[in-house]
Amino acid sequence: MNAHRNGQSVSVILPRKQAGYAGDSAPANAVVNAPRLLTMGVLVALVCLALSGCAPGFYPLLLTEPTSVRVERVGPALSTCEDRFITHDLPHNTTTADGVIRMYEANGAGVAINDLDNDGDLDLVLGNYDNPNSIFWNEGGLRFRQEQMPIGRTRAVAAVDVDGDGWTDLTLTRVGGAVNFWRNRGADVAADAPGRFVQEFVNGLAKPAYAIDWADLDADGDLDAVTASYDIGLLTELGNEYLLRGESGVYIHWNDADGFRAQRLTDEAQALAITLWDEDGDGRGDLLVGNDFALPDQFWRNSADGWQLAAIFPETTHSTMSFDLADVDNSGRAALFASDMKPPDNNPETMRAWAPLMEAEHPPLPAGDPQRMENVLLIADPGGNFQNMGRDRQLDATGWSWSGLFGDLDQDGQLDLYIVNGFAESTTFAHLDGHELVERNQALRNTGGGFERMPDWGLGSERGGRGAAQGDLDGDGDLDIVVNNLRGNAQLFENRLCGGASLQVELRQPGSANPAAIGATAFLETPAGRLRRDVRVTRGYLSSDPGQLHFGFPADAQPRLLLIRWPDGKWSTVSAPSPGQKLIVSRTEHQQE
Ligand SMILES: [Ca+2]
Ligand SMILES: [Ca+2]
Ligand SMILES: [Ca+2]
Ligand SMILES: [Ca+2]
Repeated sequence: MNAHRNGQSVSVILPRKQAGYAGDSAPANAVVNAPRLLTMGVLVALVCLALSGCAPGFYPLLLTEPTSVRVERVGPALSTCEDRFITHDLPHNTTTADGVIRMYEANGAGVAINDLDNDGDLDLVLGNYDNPNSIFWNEGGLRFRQEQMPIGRTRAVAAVDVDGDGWTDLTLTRVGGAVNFWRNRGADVAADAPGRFVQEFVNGLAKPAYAIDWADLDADGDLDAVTASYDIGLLTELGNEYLLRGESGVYIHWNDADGFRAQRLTDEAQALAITLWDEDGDGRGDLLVGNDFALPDQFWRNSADGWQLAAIFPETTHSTMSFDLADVDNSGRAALFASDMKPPDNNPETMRAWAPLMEAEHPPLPAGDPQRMENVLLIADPGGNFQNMGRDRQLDATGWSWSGLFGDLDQDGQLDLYIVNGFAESTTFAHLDGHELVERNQALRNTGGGFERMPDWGLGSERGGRGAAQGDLDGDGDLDIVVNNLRGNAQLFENRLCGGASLQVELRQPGSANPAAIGATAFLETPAGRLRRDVRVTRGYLSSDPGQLHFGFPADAQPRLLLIRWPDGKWSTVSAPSPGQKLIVSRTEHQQE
């Protein structure tokens, strides 16, 4: 295991016999006859055992049978409180050779947060153009040791354990290129030695890719990839040669014994974002591809009959820039946020800056086209029907928006949203200083009924943010933020907001092909509500998440129960977890038998 801190305790939680959980709503003899129904009933009974007089709730996920876990408890560490974030510059500047931004160079690069050397601290990887990518090794206390990778020209940075050896690898998408796989050499390289990552060819992972995400899509235990191209960028970078290749579009890359097998879903994409999640809760991960320009976003349902295109959203973004999924109203279901471009206010100065885009001739969209040029928040009702609540919740207009990320920044039990924005390009914004549309990043606090702007949080940087990621970088329990800016140093925003408490959960499946439990979901029962978090690789724009789940809640809302749904549908619980801690919850069985 990877935690080596003092003050950590370990306990092993074994599953009780299923019948032991059965209450009136779930007779024990139903175990054999109706396992699916029973497990729901078992769960409600279990939760009602833990709570006094709870109302029957619902978990919109298939649960099969309990499985035992080992729990390590880390922390809590002391945190500093001064009601705002503190900005730290990182010596990484994503830029071009001459500093002039032309065409799709404007789109910038991503950032990944993950524990890359298994020392318990979260490290950073930032993509770049003409300069090398950077790795920032976390040495504790927000001190980082920078290492330059022998590669730049990068778009997406996805940190994920592709080969399932327990060490996080890197998959990078490139400007005009294919996916690059950088294998983590694991224990073969000394802790502080450079060159932990070595580039290797992966058979079959060879399609033009801009956006990428990873999940186990065929439920065989290993991680499959989805990639999508950004065709207009390829045309700009490769010229007519691009036309000869005929390999753009959206691909599933099935993880097979001898490499990856590509399955093409469509031959056209302008994809800036991909997200994978089990939208209908049937245990199979579904796919959403977000397209720039007028090409509509596309949703494929992963069904027993293969991938089926479906129109599930009444409204979508037009120039989709990023996706994030989160349970914003603590309903138990994931809502989808997609970012787009819309002036953040109607001030004359703002409208003057935006004039070229607002006055551009756009051919009218066909009747019934669901696309809108604004951010959308798609929330499903209990029947699974989505509604766009973006305008209603006051988060439709946040400027030229790139990464939008949910996280409970102030730890009150409601997921807040942080959006980075701005644009720079030598022709579109030739009328502005430095050809740059300068905008303040937007921190939006979830009030329950809406989102309010929080200029006092200290997150309103005016640099050109593109990729962004969140994680607890100083180990004090709250979410810090890293932004990969275009033509400006990257920034680390240290969370020093006051109030609230947290529980962080790291899920492990040692010995399986998916040790980081990508695709798992956890629910935390608290007096302030039932909180849901999901383990995913890609979040926001071109960036990836540490997979360390962060639950915030009011300081007096002692959590009662943590329920984990593992990627294979088995489940585990941890009772009365202590606030402030990080729990490392590991399955004690091998997932693959
Ligand atoms: Ca690995
Ligand atoms: Ca698989
Ligand atoms: Ca909050
Ligand atoms: Ca922190």
